Amino acid sequence: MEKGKKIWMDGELVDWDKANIHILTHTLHYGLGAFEGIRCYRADRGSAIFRLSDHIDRFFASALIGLIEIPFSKEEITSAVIGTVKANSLEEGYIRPLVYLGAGTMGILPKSNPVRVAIAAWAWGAYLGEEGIKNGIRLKISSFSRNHVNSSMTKAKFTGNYVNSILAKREAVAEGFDEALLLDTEGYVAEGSGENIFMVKDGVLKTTPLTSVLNGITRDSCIRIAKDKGIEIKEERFTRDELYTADEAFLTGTAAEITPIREVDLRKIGRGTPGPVTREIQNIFFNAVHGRNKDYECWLAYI
Ligand code: PPE
Repeated sequence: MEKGKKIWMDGELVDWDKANIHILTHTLHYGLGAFEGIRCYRADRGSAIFRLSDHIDRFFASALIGLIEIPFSKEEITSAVIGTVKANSLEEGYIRPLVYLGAGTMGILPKSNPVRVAIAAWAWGAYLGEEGIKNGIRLKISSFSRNHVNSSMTKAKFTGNYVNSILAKREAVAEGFDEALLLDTEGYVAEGSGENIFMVKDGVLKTTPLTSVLNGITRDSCIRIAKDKGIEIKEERFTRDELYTADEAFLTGTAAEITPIREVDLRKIGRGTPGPVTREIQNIFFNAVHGRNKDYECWLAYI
């Protein structure tokens, strides 16, 4: 990532290096906070933020699940996101809104802790590498299970949920893989450390239902693209051996965009190169985010 210039904090733009918080920030100790990851693309007609209102809605939904009352309206956060992109003179990059409980009382029960909001933005290239987007990545099924649906709320992008992701990611990378794939507590495929997953078998696309995973906005975009293309899509659980024998597979996420999977646990997926369905959806997606497909213009908020 590249350092930006300004970070929006509780209504004001502050210098990047001065965007500090108190050490007794509640979220830092106990992990109840929520964030978003949004991308802004240099589209043909100017810079555009991808599915901004959907990200803002999810940000507020996460807060609601966590009983966190964001002290700004959706409109205020939306214009703060746009303002942050502008203040950093970013034509293209990643935007990170964060809501957290500040310093006040200590102890698990938040009492007089103020709810704070920050928005940072920076230039961020391909999350799993340009090479990964082009030729696919290698996954390892994690020894860590995805959080149980009744222990961590998977519809909330809680900061604390990411401990599970970090454990899995570190293990996979230390063992020489690009990304971790987590199974749910019943042993079905759930998601990557920061991505949803799709597989293709005999022309049918499958993705994990929204029980144990984050309701990814890129996932939703791919489902819409597949439907528009007449590709059959099922939201259905699948096992690791079903994935091993898939014809194609790919990960989706704001950071990861659409990254083909070429191998899972040392087993080649299909021919070990991105397949035709993956390529087609990837092409449509990249055209959409760059404003080259009028069917998906409604996904772009030009700034
Ligand atoms: N599952 C998880 C666990 C997840 O963190 C993400 C996004 C997704 C699925 C895909 O959701 P969406 O971005 O709406 O399509 N992960 C974010 C964090 C990445 C990071 O390292 O930070 C992201 O892609 O912004």
